Amino acid sequence: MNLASFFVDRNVSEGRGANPALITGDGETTYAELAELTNRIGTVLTELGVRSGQMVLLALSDGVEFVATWYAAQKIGAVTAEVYPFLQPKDYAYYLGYTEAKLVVADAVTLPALREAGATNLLVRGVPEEELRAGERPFETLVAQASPELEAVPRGPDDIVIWKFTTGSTGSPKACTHPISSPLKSFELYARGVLGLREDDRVLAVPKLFFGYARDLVALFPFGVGAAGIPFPERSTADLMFELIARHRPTVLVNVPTMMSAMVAHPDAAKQDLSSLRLCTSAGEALPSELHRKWDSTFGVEVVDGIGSSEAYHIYLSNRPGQARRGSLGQAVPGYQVRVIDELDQELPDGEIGTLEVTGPTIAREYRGDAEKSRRTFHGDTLRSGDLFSRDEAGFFTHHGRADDLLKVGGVFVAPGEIEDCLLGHAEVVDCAVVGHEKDGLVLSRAYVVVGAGATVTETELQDYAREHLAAHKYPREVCFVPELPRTANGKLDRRALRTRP
Ligand code: 3SK
Repeated sequence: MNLASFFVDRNVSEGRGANPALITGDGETTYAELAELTNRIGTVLTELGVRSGQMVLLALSDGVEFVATWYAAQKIGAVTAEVYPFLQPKDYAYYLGYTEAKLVVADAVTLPALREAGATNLLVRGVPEEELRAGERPFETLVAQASPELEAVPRGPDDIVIWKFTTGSTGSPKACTHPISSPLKSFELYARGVLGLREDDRVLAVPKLFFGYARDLVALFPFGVGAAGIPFPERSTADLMFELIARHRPTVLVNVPTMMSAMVAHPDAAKQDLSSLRLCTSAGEALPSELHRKWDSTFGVEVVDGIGSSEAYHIYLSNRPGQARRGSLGQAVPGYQVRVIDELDQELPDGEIGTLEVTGPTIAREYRGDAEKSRRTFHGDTLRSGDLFSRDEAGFFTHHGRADDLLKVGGVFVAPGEIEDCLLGHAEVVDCAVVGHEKDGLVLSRAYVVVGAGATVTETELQDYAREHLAAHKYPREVCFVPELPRTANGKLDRRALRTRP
């Protein structure tokens, strides 16, 4: 089996070669064109000495070349990992050391920082040949000269072909290692089974392709049904998303709560035409029910909220189109068994909060290079997620934060998510996060709050609002007004950065 054969070449051999695979600002790239570019790049990678089982690290901006390079590496049997294209040299140095990549594929955006990080073996796109240094090869020239014919190197069921990095918001990013079956099963169970992706879909994602949630939903899963993805190189903003939706008329928007909040709060939100969208996914972090309500009333585009992880490869709990429940992350994706358990591994009755355990066919083999953490997290095809959940009698799961985010305030456990959801219900609050803050040896709950333009709400008013809507002991002991919350590159709240604030 080979992922390039399944997701790209099969479309050509089954007669969809002339259909669009990718839609960008430069026009459409058909499946036949993508297959040929993939073959040419794969030939170059082979000529540069990359062999089956070796790592190709993609440090590329999103676009056709990102996708073709990813499939090229897969086609020659290599292992792929991707990094955010706007990193600092010290971050690239970490990834270079950790992955021991045989080759890094870079571009004009990533090259300066990669050089500073000491990268030595690079294939570089978009930089004039005369500016390249020793060990840096010109992508365009080599690809133009390369053969468009390439045989796929088959990979076995136990071969690792994908490293998916964790977000690193609780330590250095670690790679979750996956065999070929993880994307194939996830495509079948989630993309087809839950989202019902179909040939006329056009998928646009807010996160960049280095984040597996977006990469799979733009450049793998649509290809499984002959549909098209819409990659773009710029950083995502609400303005840009509106512009891309107007220009490319996507049918599916792959979203994260932060961007949903920015889109809803945009001064021209009500004027936007989102009628091309048949659904919007939300993942990366739980979608507060208040934000979900604002989205529904502003845009009227159905949100399919779910949760996935690099550890589980993709989404394992999700709402279903037509049956979404606000405030819930939905039911188990068919093919996964999901349990809420206590510290003794016993399944808890419906309604009680415990940690989530997920069993399914896409669980990673390990965290590369961290045997201890792997032992704590992976048990065969079962994953201890570290997320707190409760389940109702209809099998819908509600997220209560991460077990390690729980606060013990005055001796009582408090889930930050519950306070955040409450504060978001206040008309002037746009975004907020609650973390523990130590004062005189005691943990206090501190809310970081972003308010809308012209807001006048005070700390005391927000505390009173929380007291009215929550059990009294849960009100935030401190409220700090901030212009924005820190986020990781894939849009998740960076709680570690907030916890370390004085
Ligand atoms: O949220 C995540 O971390 C994630 C990772 C991989 C695939 C999908 C998702 C939602």
